[in-house]
Amino acid sequence: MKVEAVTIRELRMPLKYFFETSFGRTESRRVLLVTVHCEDVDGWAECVASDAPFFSYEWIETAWLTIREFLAPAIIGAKISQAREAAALMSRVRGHNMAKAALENALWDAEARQKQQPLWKLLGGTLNEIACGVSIGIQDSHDQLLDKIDTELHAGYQRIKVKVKPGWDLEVLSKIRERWPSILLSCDANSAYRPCDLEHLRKFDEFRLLMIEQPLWDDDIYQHSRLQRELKTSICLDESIRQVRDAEEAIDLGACRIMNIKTGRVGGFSEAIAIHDLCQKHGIPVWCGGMLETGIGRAHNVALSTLPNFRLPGDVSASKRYWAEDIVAPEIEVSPQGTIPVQDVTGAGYEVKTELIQKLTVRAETIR
Ligand code: OSB
Ligand code: MG
Repeated sequence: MKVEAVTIRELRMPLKYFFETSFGRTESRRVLLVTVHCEDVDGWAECVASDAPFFSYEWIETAWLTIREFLAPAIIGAKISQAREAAALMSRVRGHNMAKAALENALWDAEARQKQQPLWKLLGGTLNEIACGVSIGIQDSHDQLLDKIDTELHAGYQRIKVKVKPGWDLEVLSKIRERWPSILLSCDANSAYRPCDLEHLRKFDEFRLLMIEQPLWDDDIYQHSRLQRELKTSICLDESIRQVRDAEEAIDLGACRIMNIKTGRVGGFSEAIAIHDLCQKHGIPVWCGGMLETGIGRAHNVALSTLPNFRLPGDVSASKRYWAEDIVAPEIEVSPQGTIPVQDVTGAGYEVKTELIQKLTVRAETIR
């Protein structure tokens, strides 16, 4: 594959419902799409950088500039036989994993189309159906949250994850457990607590959570390892794991018993696979996180989730939970059993709705 050009494009897409975490509320997404134009095929991917540097230091503007000025030039003109070679070509740029992931994943997409193989098989996937959970944001009231959980359980989702922060935690979890004593339940703090909250965090143990995700600082492993020793509840790391070395450190120190993998956070499919393999070797189950993706990123999450150590339901849910109309056809749908079956079709298993994408685009640039 020779990359001839890269197109970056920004779309504005209102979310059907707001999504709120401990760092703030999102009502609408600025979506950055990347297309790699290779000799005979195009590959598509979504950059999961958000509209503000709150989840990580990356945001839509840094991703746009880093791709335009450094990452696209590093791969344009290069002869690439496999998408996984892209990471090395871009390694001179430090960090900016979400920007890198968009380019690398677009190349995997192109490679799958070129080889007329399903992307999930190219990635090494073996499961032909993935298990789905939902991530439910902080709401305006407890009742509103309980209603949302009820809806998602009726839709079949296998695991409920709620966002927590000081002031929206123990009472909320206790009400959920009261109503649903045995559902698979977890929570995500997005770094809202500190080691001095230990006595407070111990109280989470009584709710029999599958895990508590990222309780402490976004870049921390050591303090999580001290906390994990004190808690019955398993810690799952999200933000802290940016590369396979972080995963090694976390496993070595006992900082978590479960890991969340997001390709954007770790710089692309190849690093995500390496983390998956490492966790598998050490008996650490992984699951696929989400970043409120459109169908383009969502389909890539589905493909990744078919690797064998994705043993827990991921935050990979149906398009219709987020979008009035998704930008791919068919949209991502979840069965009444809370699963997404994958098919033996070429590429990521969808068509890009180019006309709708045109309509939603607020800026586009092609780098040659
Ligand atoms: O921490 O997993 C997270 C969304 C935006 C930023 C961070 C996170 C999330 C989610 C949403 O939890 C998962 C989804 O896409 O549904
Ligand atoms: Mg998280």
